[in-house]
Amino acid sequence: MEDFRKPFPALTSAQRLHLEVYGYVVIERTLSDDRVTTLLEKIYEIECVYRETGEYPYGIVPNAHSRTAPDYFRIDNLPHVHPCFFDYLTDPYLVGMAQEIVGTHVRLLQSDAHIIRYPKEKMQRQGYGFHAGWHPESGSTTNGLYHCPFIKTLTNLTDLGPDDGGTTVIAGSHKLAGIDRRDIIEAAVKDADKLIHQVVAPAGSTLLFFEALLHSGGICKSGKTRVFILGGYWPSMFQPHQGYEPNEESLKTVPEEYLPVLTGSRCFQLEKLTRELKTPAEKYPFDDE
Ligand SMILES: O=C(O)CCC(=O)C(=O)O
Ligand SMILES: [Fe+2]
Repeated sequence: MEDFRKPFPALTSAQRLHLEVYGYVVIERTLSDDRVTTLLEKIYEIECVYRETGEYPYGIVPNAHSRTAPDYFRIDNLPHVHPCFFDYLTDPYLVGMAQEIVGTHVRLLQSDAHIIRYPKEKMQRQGYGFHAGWHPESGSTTNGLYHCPFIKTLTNLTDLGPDDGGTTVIAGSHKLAGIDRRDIIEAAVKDADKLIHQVVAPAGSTLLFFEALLHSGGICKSGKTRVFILGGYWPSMFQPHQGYEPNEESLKTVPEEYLPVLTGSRCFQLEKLTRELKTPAEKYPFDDE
């Protein structure tokens, strides 16, 4: 079956260990400055057209998750909207990471881009909103390494300092099966400095995390606007999330090797893609390309 080439393993053993212990890892500067600029410009352009006309450009169809509030703009289902989104969501390195930690071939289930400019006061009032999209007990372990079917690659397109509201996580909560989430959150906020980790990273860095990890947008104290884009991936026989169905028209023009990750066309023809902790990362970009 045609499928584009991705590095395997994509993560170094240190990155994989970080993920194993904390449930997340931040890979700095996965995107070049040029790609960050292009994505940012496109997302702001879409917002600007929407604010001026009340219509979305590029045939964007909002879904139940999309937002147009003045302080929170979110667009969804992006692969067909512009090549810069397609390139992000099918990036061999990022999809390589996704399939490595799912443990098999993946498909895209959701994709979204966010502009968050909540005023400081609203942020402080709202506080954290910890949630998880999967249950720790439904993960599995191979070669001693945890795998979770639902994972995300979330890339910040603006620099994130400690006061800029980067994504926060309750470190290690991806494995806390059998404990009520509310109890974990209540305990974690009591010693937030140690138990709650926050992404601080230059623009173009990717937070890779298991959806079983309790996570939340951070509390932005600086008042700086935060822009990010993300892909959610899970095994190829699963369905897309509602409202993220692939755009049938654009699939006709997409090179065939991208169909498996966009549509799940590989379905049950999966291979187990598991590594050992000590396995070195495959070099990427590939030498022969
Ligand atoms: O960084 C954030 O605002 C949190 C994003 C989030 O909850 C998610 O991507 O599932
Ligand atoms: Fe989330």
